[in-house]
Amino acid sequence: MFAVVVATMFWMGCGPSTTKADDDDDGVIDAPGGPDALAGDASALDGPDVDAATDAPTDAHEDDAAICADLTCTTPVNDNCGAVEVCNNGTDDNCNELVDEGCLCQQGAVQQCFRGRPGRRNIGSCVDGMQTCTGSGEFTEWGPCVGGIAPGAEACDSQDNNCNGCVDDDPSCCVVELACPGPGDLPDGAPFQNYIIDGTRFFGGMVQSWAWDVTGGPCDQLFATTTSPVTQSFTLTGAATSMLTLRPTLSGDYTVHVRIVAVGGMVYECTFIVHIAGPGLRVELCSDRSADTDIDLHVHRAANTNNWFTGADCYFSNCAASGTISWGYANSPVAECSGGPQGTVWQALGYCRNPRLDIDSIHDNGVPENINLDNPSDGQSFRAMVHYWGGSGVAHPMVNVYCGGFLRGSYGAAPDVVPNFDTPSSSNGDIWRVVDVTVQVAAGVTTGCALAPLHPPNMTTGYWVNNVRTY
Ligand SMILES: [Ca+2]
Ligand SMILES: [Ca+2]
Ligand SMILES: [Ca+2]
Ligand SMILES: [Ca+2]
Repeated sequence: MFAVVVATMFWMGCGPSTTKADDDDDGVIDAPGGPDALAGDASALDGPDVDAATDAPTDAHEDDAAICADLTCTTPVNDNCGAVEVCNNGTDDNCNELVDEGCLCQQGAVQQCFRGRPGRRNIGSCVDGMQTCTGSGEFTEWGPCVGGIAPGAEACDSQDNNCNGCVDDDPSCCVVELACPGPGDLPDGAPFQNYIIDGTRFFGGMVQSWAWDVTGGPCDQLFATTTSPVTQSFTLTGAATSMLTLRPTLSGDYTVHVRIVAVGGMVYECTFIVHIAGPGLRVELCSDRSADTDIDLHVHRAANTNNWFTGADCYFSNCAASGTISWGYANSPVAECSGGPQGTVWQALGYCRNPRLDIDSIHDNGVPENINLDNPSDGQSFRAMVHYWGGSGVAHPMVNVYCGGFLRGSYGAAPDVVPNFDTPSSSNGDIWRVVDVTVQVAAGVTTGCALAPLHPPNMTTGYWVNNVRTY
């Protein structure tokens, strides 16, 4: 299945009106004030818009430099800075550039957050990032707010970059030739499905070069420093062409950036978020080690405390496409898993089992393991575990939990790496019990989850690592 993205063109705003500057109406947006290189175009330079009916909207300011200089935001949003920080709302209420500082949180919890003035949150091109609670016990705090789109300098791109409520409110934006996508313009994608972005939807002029880059989530950021050459969980095809194909294997937010150099050298840039979402519960494992280490992800059945490595445990031996696990959940349509690494096996079966493991990553740093349960029931609680099967040396697993398509918890990430996870064995290797995830489901759709990070018995801090196979 292919998700083909169509970016919506936005020509609106309370600031200036904008123009596509297709002054010769040849169907192609012209380079700014420069020569139109299209064959058959009689005009050497773009003149005034003589056929407003075919341009949407008309560029009322184009010929009036005095008016252009007055392109300001007449009704900017209020910043709403307050005197005190309100805890755990993901907002920098007191405008000191720290979000929820001094607030207690639950280790590993992930919340959406905004790196800007409170009043600008969810305005214009601004999109929340995320922050992870670090520390342990009574000494927790929210880590830095990363990702998302924060207020920036206003650019002439059909977006409200400074999130003041006005699009392209800058004197230089008389003629706007770039239509970057903003929040809500692009559909969500899904893991293991191609996500195609057509840059000609953003810029219609003559282009000299395209350069796309993508920043992924926590596992990709880990791989950026632990793999050489750098391996990422997603692939990009056509990164030097007008059409990018992003193929993600993980859920989460991807920050997409494109740099367009037009003929004549003018540079145009868009940065936006693509959200990749899988249904239900998804647990992913990545690690800073490979070479010879083999670390496996396990997810335990709800309402059952049988030992690990039994039928109550979804893991490599029973939960991949060739497995026989049976927890009573309905199968999912084959499209949910046919794009994955075991896609041909699932296609032969004709369905995707629930739960399922996408791949048994053995010695492959840069290849995460995912366990999916598309259709849990409301209130069910599942336990995530990581087992050190084989290899040698200390390893640092990271586990991320997605519920209803959003990252809700991240465990083992620096600086809270897992200690003492260093004993490999297929029979009594180290076991890290990570977290109990209680899902919230409404009308069959997973909407969230409550997370209870696990500690050694009778303790309120620390990671629970031992080599006993009890629940
Ligand atoms: Ca603050
Ligand atoms: Ca706050
Ligand atoms: Ca603005
Ligand atoms: Ca803008």
